[in-house]
Amino acid sequence: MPDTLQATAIAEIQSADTLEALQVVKTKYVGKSGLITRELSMLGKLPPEERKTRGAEINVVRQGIQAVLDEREASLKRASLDAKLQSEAIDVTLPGLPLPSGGLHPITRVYDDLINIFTRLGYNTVEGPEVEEEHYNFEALNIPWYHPARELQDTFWLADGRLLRTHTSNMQVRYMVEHEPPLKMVSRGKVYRYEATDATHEAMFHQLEGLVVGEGITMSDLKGTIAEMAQGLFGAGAKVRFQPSYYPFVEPGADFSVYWQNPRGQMEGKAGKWLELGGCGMVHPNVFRAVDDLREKAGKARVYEGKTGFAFGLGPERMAMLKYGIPDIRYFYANDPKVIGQFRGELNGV
Ligand code: YSA
Repeated sequence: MPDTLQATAIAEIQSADTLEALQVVKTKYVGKSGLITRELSMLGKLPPEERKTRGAEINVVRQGIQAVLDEREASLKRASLDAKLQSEAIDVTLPGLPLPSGGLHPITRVYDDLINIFTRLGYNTVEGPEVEEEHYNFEALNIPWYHPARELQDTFWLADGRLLRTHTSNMQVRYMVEHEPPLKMVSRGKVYRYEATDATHEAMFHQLEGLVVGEGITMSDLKGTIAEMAQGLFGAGAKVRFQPSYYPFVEPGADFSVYWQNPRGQMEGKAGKWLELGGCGMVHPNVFRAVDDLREKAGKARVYEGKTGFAFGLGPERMAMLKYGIPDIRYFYANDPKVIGQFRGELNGV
């Protein structure tokens, strides 16, 4: 019996392929009510002279089974640990999962470029109120209430008589009231006009205003500055054109355009086009006078009499449309991720 029992037990142990299955075999043979224990309990029924030899035989069988059990248990535990390590292993050579990243809005990009250019040229950057008093937006800029130029900038009026500024030119006045010449400043921000929207017009858009005041400032300083800006934005070969225009707060006044050739068009041999970016001119003496009046009211010295200066104002939306080939201004504010998402990484173009 012991030989058969041992052989059967060993065969069952070897074919147990999980720790749970092995536990069942263990209980069957060496557990409290197992077959070996039963054999031992039957020793008492044997004649005394046989008991010792039989007992020794059974013990050898039990030890043999136990040794194979221990070995099998160790090997199954090793295999289970290996499988666990394998399944939980991290492959550090796998590429990481890309995190969705944001990006700068194209208008912010154009603004940043503009501010960098003007900071390099020594301009101070300021921001001012979007809710403005009529005086700073119109009167002090030589646009009295009866002036037809008011109709060019349809205004959102507030119930308290203030307005949403129609241009950033209000900052010319505010800056001069606070600062004495010589000065160079740029101011960026939102402006609002009560206008129907189309591919190039929005009711809310942005502007960048520039102002330089000192002694002997001339129109050629203005032209050189606008050319420097255009080349900084569109490359060394950018061409600028000035055409006479009317703004009540400058004399003479002009509009400036940049000759734009988009890179794909250039490859296809297509001609570029002139794109109007903004207005500019030499600061009107009436503006200096109005600023001195405001300064006087605030207890400050009149310092603008006899000074000269130039100013300009432009729309970054039109620049961004030009620079990034965006055909409709409304894309900027429609919050369509398919459009804005294209501005995550580096941009093509100039
Ligand atoms: C002129 C002379 C100066 O000495 C200083 C500033 C100026 C600019 C003046 N304040 C002004 O607002 N002129 S503007 O009405 O022609 O607008 C300037 C630029 O803003 C335009 O060239 C255009 O680029 C942009 N713009 C105007 N209306 C817009 C607009 N962009 C989007 N939507 C609109 N509705």
